[in-house]
Amino acid sequence: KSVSIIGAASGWGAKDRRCEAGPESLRQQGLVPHLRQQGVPASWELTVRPPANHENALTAVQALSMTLSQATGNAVAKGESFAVLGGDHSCAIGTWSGVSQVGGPLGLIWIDAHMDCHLPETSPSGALHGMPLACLLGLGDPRLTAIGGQGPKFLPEHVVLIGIRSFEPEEYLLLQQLGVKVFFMDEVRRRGLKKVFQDALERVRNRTAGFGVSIDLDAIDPHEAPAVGTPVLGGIPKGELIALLRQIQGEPRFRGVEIAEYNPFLDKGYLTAGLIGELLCSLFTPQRFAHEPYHRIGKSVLS
Ligand code: DIR
Ligand code: MN
Ligand code: MN
Ligand code: MN
Repeated sequence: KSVSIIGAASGWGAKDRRCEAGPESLRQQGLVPHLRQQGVPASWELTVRPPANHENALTAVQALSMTLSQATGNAVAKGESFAVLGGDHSCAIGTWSGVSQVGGPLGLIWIDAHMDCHLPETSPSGALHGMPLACLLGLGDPRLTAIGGQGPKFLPEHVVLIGIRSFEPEEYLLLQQLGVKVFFMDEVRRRGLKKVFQDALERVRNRTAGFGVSIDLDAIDPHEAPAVGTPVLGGIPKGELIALLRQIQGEPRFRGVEIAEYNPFLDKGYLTAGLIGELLCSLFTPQRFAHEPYHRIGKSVLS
């Protein structure tokens, strides 16, 4: 199965707009040749950008989301896997609205330090990257919830959050009212990521036609993923996540992944860029390459 890489140069969803440069930076750092070298049949499909002229952040996010939803919808309809590379996490509105248009009900694993479940009325920051999951559950500005068709894109019982350690009470109340399962970072530490991930997979695979994974890089510990706008200490160790994503690899019902919030200006060397390469390899490298050590993208590939 070929892997369609889709850049999502979204920045208007965050206070710091610079993750707009994330996808292009990854491309220039040699991500695609790196993946191919590791046996991943990846190609860069396109990079979706906000329109040059827009009234405000919301209309910018709306326009980008509409284009992005078509791109992910097309990839899945063609039977390809996809990897959306952000960009701030408001790109999730487009990514999953598009995927949910193809086939039956979809499950979603949302890996994040945050819940991203604000409504415009509850958000202290007003930033749209704090709202994408609410939008996908059918709540929020109608211009965003209507993308890819009116209404929720997921049933609450098909969505799980992992790694949460920073949120406002209104967000949690909303998720509780809807019946969405949240695995807080406390539980991840107490029971281990492996057990939590197993529970999560069970939920997203139960009575769904397929499932996807949305990774906000701030879910991972900031020592290992520093290039994010809103770091929160005490995150998921990257090695544990990589080991578990390997289990998904080869799952016929796995549709694709989104990796968001990469701000290349905040990276330390190639630490976070390299991590993105490792996450993608863990999901998409064929089993026969599984013994190969991971290589860091960046200089080594470019020179
Ligand atoms: C914060 C930040 N909760 C907000 N959210 C982030 O602005 O609503 N989500 N960074 O990933
Ligand atoms: Mn986050
Ligand atoms: Mn918040
Ligand atoms: Mn997020």
